[in-house]
Amino acid sequence: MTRRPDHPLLDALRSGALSRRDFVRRALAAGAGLPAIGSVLAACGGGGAERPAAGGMPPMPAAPEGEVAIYNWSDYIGETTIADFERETGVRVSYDTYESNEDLIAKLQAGATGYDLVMPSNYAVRVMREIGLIEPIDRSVLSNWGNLDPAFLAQPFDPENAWTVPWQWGTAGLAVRTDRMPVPDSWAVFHDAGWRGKMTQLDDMRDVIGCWLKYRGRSLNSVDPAELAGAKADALRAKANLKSYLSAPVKAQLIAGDVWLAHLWNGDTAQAKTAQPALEFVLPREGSMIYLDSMVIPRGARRRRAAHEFINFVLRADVAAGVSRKSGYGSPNAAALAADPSLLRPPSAEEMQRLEYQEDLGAATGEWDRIWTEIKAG
Ligand code: N2P
Repeated sequence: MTRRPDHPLLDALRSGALSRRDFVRRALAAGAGLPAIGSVLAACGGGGAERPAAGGMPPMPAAPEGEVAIYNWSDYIGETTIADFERETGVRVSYDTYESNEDLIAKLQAGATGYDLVMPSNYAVRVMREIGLIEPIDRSVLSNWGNLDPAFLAQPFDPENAWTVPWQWGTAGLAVRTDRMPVPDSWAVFHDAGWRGKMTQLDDMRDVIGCWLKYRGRSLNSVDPAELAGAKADALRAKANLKSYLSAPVKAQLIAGDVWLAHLWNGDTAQAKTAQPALEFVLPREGSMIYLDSMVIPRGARRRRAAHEFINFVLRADVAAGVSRKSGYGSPNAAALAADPSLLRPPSAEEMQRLEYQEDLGAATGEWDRIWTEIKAG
């Protein structure tokens, strides 16, 4: 392009001192409009056809980048999802796993850079939005969006679906080796010393304190100090009988028979049941947690287009069905559910009465953290 001395930002862009992305950020901050920024970038060329994204986001590259880094819960994807995506798109996937929302948030907060797509639960989305850890989604490149069941859209944590795309839903309950012990129907089973050393609870602050709140008929989002003190006491009584706090990795011990009863999520229980048919999943009569996990893009992700490409890929009916078939979790994809009758169906109205979504605890998060630390240390 011809050289005109007009603005330091433009000079920096032309000289390469400023990336196109940083140029957009700084031009927006300086009050420039997106159409103007778009035409400057188009005139400067060099980056392929790009267009400014909605919501003041950096432009979306026309083609996916060569790789994408995904950070997901363990055991939460289809058998061939990653390989199929790599083969069909030529985009190389690097894939890491975590075991809790708190681990995910802590890692991103500590400045883990390099992830392009992560899968937090309801309350965690709200926390991540509030502390600026995620970027909006550009729905205009998601041609398979229409496959989603509207029942999973417009959730309280993201009413416009500006930040999230539904991934999978699930519930927490009891995974029981029915060949080793009678099937319990209450969280009280963890207080029964008869099963001491054969039981585990999730290594998850929200699930553990939450289940003891439900046990006493409270909301699992309670911030009431007296209710929380009660939940802590119940948790400590249970802890005396636990082998450990262990989340998805407990599956191997359930299968081997080292653990007979685990506080676990329904999909992981279904996965273990494929290797150990005596396992059953029970939703305790006092109620429990239901969640919807979402795909979100961490702020500053370097491969936004490839991340969107992956999202659009899993929105395909056959791919979504493959994910939920293997994971045992619920699909929010109506087209997948229509195509594969073997997939988990939504909870019944009766079950729904006993289920509650986890919400952001706001200012009480610190208090919950403290109680959880004391339970773990106790
Ligand atoms: C999958 C974990 C389920 C996610 N292993 C709980 N939100």
